[in-house]
Amino acid sequence: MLFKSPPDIRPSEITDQAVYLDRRRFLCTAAVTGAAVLAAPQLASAAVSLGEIKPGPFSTDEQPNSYDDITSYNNFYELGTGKSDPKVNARYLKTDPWSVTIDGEVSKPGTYALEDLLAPHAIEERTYRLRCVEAWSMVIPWNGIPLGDVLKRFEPTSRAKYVAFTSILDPENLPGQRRSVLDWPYVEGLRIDEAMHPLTLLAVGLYGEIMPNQNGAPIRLVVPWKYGFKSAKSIVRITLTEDQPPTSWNLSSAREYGFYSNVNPEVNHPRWSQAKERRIGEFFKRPTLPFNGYGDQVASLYNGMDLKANF
Ligand SMILES: Nc1nc2c(c(=O)[nH]1)N[C@H]1C(S)=C(S)[C@@H](COP(=O)(O)O)O[C@H]1N2
Ligand SMILES: [Mo]
Repeated sequence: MLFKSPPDIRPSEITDQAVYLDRRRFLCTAAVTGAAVLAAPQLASAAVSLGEIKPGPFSTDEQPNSYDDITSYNNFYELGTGKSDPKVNARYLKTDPWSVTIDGEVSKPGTYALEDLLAPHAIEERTYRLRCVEAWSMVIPWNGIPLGDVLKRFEPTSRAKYVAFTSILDPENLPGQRRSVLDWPYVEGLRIDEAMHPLTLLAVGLYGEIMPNQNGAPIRLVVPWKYGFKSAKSIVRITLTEDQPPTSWNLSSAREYGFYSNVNPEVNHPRWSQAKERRIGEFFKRPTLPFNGYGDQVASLYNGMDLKANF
């Protein structure tokens, strides 16, 4: 599918969107037809085009949430702490131009304009479950590239044991960063094998459109077997490190949020159960699966580890 986004054309006005939705069998679903096709998505940036999107591995065939659900119920504290704040405040996130620095334990560090970072890679479509630590979940058709493929270009050294992610710092524009709800900028981290795992995605779009601001434009992490907060949004720096990097939620409350944060129905948050979750748009709760249902792919990363101690 060819996708271009000149600033004056809304992606939803282009036939590709209808083709895309048709391919996803979405047009058959009465409830979604109006909302998903007619909704006017907020364009994040004209600097990036997704180009041809190829089907990727690991997609769930569960029904994706609607475009409207995915873009109006968000956690993005830089744009406010309420679930509807990120959409309302989306315009305060300035994404054009955007560059990403990759440094630390790599042989070839550098700062790249987003277009150049993406250029060598084919954008894939991957429909993943996202399970928030707050016990809600969604199914999201992401467009992105495996993080591992990007990291390899920068040639990690043998001392690279972890990967640290830093989100945008722009308190002049981002209303949430003028309050100290978290230590800004938002930081996250993965162990190197988690970062290199083929499931781990750098996402630049969803539903075939460039990433809406409220979902972490223009580039965000997606780690589907971990609680949503591991998936840092609006990334400006990726640093390979020898030591385990600090992470925002762990810094704010270490007893509630560990470094690993793998989805685990058997390890409750100190203030609530993690055994069940509510899929946004559904009424009844469903059981939460170990590793958010991705255990076949990732459980072996944690062989021999006590996942109750390393929560
Ligand atoms: N920079 C940044 N990244 C972030 C957050 C945030 O507040 N700031 N929230 C996290 C949380 S708690 C979740 S559940 C997911 C939500 O992603 P979504 O809004 O695209 O569903 O983003 C994560 N990434
Ligand atoms: Mo979350």
